Amino acid sequence: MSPRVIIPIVVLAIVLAIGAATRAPAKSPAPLFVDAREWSVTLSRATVPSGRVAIQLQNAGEDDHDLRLRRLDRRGRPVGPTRAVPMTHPGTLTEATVHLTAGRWRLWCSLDGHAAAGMRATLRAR
Ligand SMILES: [Cu+2]
Repeated sequence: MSPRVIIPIVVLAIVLAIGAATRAPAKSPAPLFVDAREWSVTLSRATVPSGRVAIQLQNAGEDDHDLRLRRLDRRGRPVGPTRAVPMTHPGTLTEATVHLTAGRWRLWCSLDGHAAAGMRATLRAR
């Protein structure tokens, strides 16, 4: 190959290598600890950054519990898909990473009667 061909290829390879080296690493998910028990859901923080959130659901109660999350619109109506942390047995911890868009989110335990008994909370993502 002639230098007229090789030089642009070398320059391109250097540019690509610099781009790969300086690219920001993937942001780790924001942590959120949730204490679930009869009959409350307590969050470690009221606000999380929007994006990926690593939820640790600690069941500190005597019954099984889970967690559902759904965004609320400006009028407080649920919109969009429901996020879920699976069923967690007493004395155990379940971790799930969910994607939360900016806004207000309702959190609740989906087991029969648990939300009505007090297992619900709200969270802001921004
Ligand atoms: Cu529950």
